[in-house]
Amino acid sequence: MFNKILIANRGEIALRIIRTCKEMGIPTVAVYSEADRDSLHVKFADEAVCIGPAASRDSYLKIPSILAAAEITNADAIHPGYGFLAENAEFSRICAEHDIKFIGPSPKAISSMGDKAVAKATMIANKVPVVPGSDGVVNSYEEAVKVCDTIGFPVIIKASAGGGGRGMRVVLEASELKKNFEMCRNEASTAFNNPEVYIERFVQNPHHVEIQILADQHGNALSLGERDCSLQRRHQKILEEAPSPLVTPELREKMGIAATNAALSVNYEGAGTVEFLVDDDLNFYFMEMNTRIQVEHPVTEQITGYDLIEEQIKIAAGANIKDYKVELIGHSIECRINAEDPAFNFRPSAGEITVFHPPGGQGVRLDTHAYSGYRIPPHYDSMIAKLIVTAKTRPEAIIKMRRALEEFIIEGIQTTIPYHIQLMDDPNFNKGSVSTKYLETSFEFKK
Ligand code: MV4
Repeated sequence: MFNKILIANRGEIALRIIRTCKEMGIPTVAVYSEADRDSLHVKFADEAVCIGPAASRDSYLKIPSILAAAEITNADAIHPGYGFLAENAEFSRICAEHDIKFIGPSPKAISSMGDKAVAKATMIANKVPVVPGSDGVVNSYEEAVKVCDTIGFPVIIKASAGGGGRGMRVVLEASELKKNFEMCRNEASTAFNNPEVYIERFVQNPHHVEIQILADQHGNALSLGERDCSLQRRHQKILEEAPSPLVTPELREKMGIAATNAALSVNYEGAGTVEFLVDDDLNFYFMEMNTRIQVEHPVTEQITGYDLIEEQIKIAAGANIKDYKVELIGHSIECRINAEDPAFNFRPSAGEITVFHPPGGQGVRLDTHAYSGYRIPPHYDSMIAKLIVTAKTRPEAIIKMRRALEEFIIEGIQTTIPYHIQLMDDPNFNKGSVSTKYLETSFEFKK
């Protein structure tokens, strides 16, 4: 096992990782920017090293500073959390070169999933279902016309280097293809320094269902079931739940096999998430694989009993998972509490939290780095807490979430708590029949 783990992150996830390390008896090193001096991850870690000014690129994204912090503290492993350097193949490679274990997959696994066209080709070769579309990258308008003639409209053009909703364009009819094809390539070229795009049939009103997997260094891969993340705004997830109200045991079985095959095809190591679109007829299609622990991992922990951070650390240290069994019990929902004002188009609401009263009770979990008197730095993500509830059934989980949200008092800033309370009362959410379009087209927040 590792002697000391450095956490290359901040906020709730840094705290989350420190908690598991403490339970495993592993000493921790926090790194922090000048804006995060008063953060809980700094207080709760065994050691803390300041790695630079507030701007992420000068601190949490600065590989030499993080490596230096690991070397002066003698850390032998680095946990990247999510965001920042978590899916940076170069960082994974540099850690290995310095004999520091990167808690996550190999540089090769990260980069082959980072290029979405390469990832899709790998899935096709391994019989994982994908949306019908171009055979890899489309390099000219003439080629794009040919592809669309076979698959029909509407289509979606996606940047190979995009992902998470970045660099995509929907095209409804042939007359719109030329303009969109060229714009998509130009935008990809500017945003990602890579103009390559590919084309798919556009799936209308899909559900976003993702499978949590674990894979070890010995060629074993395991599915821990799905999460439904259909409730999103501008590609930002708002609420996640497990299991998905849409997924049947048969579909879960099929998607689990597809997801573990996806992981095995790139010799994956650690925790990963394979993201699928599911249509109304329960057809599922591979979208992308996220090679990190995700924000919404707690809902899977709640219904499987596994501590996913502990599993990441054990796998990185060489553990074998072949005898692991997974049983899904109950229903779990996570609401992301952001320092944003839902009454004003979710504009950021920075400043000091004057009062912070957390909810509690049976089946309530709060993952947060916030506290009364905490000043939210304007430099980072607006998520300040994840409220997670677990109950035997989905209707009971919704009732519990509503109760917990009402008990959750945050003063001094605006938050998304009132938005979530309204969502808990929404008939379509209660029926479980909401697609990825729902929040933006059919749900209106009333102040
Ligand atoms: C799609 C799609 C419809 N058809 N691909 C957005 C994020 C990225 N992972 C893939 N995305 C989509 N790909 C085809 N062929 C619709 C989306 C999409 C979406 C997916 C999941 C969650 C929210 C979304 C919001 C808009 C579009």
